[in-house]
Amino acid sequence: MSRSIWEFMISFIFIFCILVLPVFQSPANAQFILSIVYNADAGGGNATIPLNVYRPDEIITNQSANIKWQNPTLGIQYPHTVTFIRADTNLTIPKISFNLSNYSSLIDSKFQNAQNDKASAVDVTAEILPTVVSANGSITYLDPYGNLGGDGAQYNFTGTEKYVNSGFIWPEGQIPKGFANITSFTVQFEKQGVYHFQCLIHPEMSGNVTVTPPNTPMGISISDFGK
Ligand SMILES: [Cu+2]
Repeated sequence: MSRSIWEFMISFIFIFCILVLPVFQSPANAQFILSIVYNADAGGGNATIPLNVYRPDEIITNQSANIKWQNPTLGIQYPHTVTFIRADTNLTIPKISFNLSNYSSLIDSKFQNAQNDKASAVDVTAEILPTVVSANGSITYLDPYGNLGGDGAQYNFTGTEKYVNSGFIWPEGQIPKGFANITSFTVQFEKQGVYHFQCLIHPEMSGNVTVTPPNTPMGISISDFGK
């Protein structure tokens, strides 16, 4: 064998030992798997033609991986959300009419809502900021910078939630004053099933995450119907 093939094999074995063996050897190390992140797009396009679409919009994952959504829209302050609303929920979710000139009114209503927070209703704050409404209706605001990179919330989906929302995900460097610096949303799913998600700002944006059993092979397969 030539020298370069040997070099390749040695580095392959080296990488295999570092990355894979610890996972097999000790169940306690299973959390290494959690670092696997599949990146998905919420939005796209540019200032002239922003795209209201998820790519992919059909995601198959297992219970060990994280999915991280980001907003790759270029050159414009144009937010999207990734929002899971359980089909049988009785939550009232106000429609957001967002345009590039109504930031200040949105911020005003956000602060108004924060002052008289009702425990059972989704308000504008729960749309703009990362928020979970549990099965019993209690509202939790997630840390907007709680993920590994500190650029968005991280949430462990149990499967019983009525509402799980990313908050406004902005393109990097395109965040208007008064809004949290959120440019991503990372979710891991504990329970198998199909989870529908949508954008609160653009009703035409929707997709599904299908979570497969824990004994299915690691990794994520994608069928990109969004293209
Ligand atoms: Cu959107």
